Amino acid sequence: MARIYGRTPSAANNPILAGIIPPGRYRPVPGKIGGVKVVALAGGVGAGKFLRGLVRIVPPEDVTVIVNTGDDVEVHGLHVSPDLDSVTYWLAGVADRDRGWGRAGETFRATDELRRMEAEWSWFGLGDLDLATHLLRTGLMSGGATLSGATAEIVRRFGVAARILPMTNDQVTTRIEAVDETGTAIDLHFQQYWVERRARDQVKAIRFQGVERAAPAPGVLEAIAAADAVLLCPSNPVVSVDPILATPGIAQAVAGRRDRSVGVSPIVAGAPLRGMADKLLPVVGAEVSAAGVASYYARRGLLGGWVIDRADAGQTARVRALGIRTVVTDTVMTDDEAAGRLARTTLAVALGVDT
Ligand code: FO1
Repeated sequence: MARIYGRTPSAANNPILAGIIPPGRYRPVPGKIGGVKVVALAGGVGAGKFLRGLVRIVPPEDVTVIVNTGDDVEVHGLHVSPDLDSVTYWLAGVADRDRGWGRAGETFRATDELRRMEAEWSWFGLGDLDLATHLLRTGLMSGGATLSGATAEIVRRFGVAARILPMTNDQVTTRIEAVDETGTAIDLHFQQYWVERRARDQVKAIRFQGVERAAPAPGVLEAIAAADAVLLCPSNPVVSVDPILATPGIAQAVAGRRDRSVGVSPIVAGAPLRGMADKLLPVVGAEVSAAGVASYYARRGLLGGWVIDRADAGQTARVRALGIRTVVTDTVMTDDEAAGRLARTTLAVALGVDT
């Protein structure tokens, strides 16, 4: 096996030798792998952290991120795209690392005032800096831009070199069917379930409203078809990655690249690091474990490789038994350096080379 890269690319560690990169496409990039086309399927914070690591390993221009838009919501007349914004903010280096969503150094004066005025949906905290993004997006879209077009503009204005694509330009909304504390059936927008009601309801079903009629955004299927590696970020499988996969044509495109498709487990030691995946995985019949999520993807023929945390090393044999290349490493991304090591390992599994 060839080594994936070294600080100084050489004949011994040049991935072109492994037949991974067609000769015409190879570009020497100091300290990075040039010419490998990488597609990442992404949700919010876990993806943001991982992608910061990925662009330390490959040039950002070689990365296409396909982002969940099922969480999108119209608030105060503004089009809010939480996961598109998270990915953009993380890659631009302006994300709030502790809060996980929104911008660093944020203030919430407008939201405070909306709450004082008892505006509907003012429980949803739109930061003052973040509001500028929603205003720009909504303005561009009311002037006729698609979500893809508006996203490309926003990404450019944040100086992000990676390509960030919404999964679709059509409206798809993640709805949570649940039962509240009084036993009443309720049907909530994902943000109502997660932010307003703090995930306290008993979830019965999850649906992606409008997805059957949605088309992948321009460039999505082409990027997957042309990718040397398709990476499933450590995002919530049920409400971040599944809406992307449910968009007609995308799961088939990923399955078509199964051999180069590798995911990072969002479950470490039986729990998600953030979010509510532990409440939602059982609803779709998946076990809340690294092996459980691998099997959830594998049953749709989507995974060639799976990266799990050292805490879950005991599950390696179970994942390998699914016919999946499995690697154990540190997956908790405490900083960009740790994320870079994780991205390098994940990419190596996808390309079939040593790290
Ligand atoms: N998460 C919260 O926990 N509380 C909020 O008030 C909140 C507001 C918000 C506004 C814009 C945005 O882009 C994201 C926001 N989030 C908030 C995060 C969001 O609810 C979810 O974490 C994502 O949708 C899941 O990736």
